[in-house]
Amino acid sequence: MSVAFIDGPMVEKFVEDSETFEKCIDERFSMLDVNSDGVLSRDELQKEMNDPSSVESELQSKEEVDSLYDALFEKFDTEKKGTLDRQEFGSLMKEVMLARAHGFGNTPVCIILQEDSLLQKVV
Ligand SMILES: [Ca+2]
Repeated sequence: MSVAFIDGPMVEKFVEDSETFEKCIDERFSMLDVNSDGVLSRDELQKEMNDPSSVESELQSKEEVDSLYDALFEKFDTEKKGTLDRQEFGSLMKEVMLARAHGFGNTPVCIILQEDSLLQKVV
């Protein structure tokens, strides 16, 4: 675990560097897909959100994170299966990261990086 300064443009650049980003999404997807059925259920996705040490909870309140993911799940679970496949998850993470970039703005913020944090790849 380490501490870093990060700002919006850094996150945007990372998301737009699609090769690195896609690789990170692959890693994250396999990590979250606990039962290895190739899709993420709401439970699997929420496991990460409910982890009090996750980056999300450092940056936003639990309610904000919940409603953000609610909205995103609604939007990206295009067939209303209640699960996200790899591609849908990729679109979701991209949106989440860009939303974060927007939240950071141009002023660097200090964040604590967890070992498996996606933001760790940005710095
Ligand atoms: Ca699964």
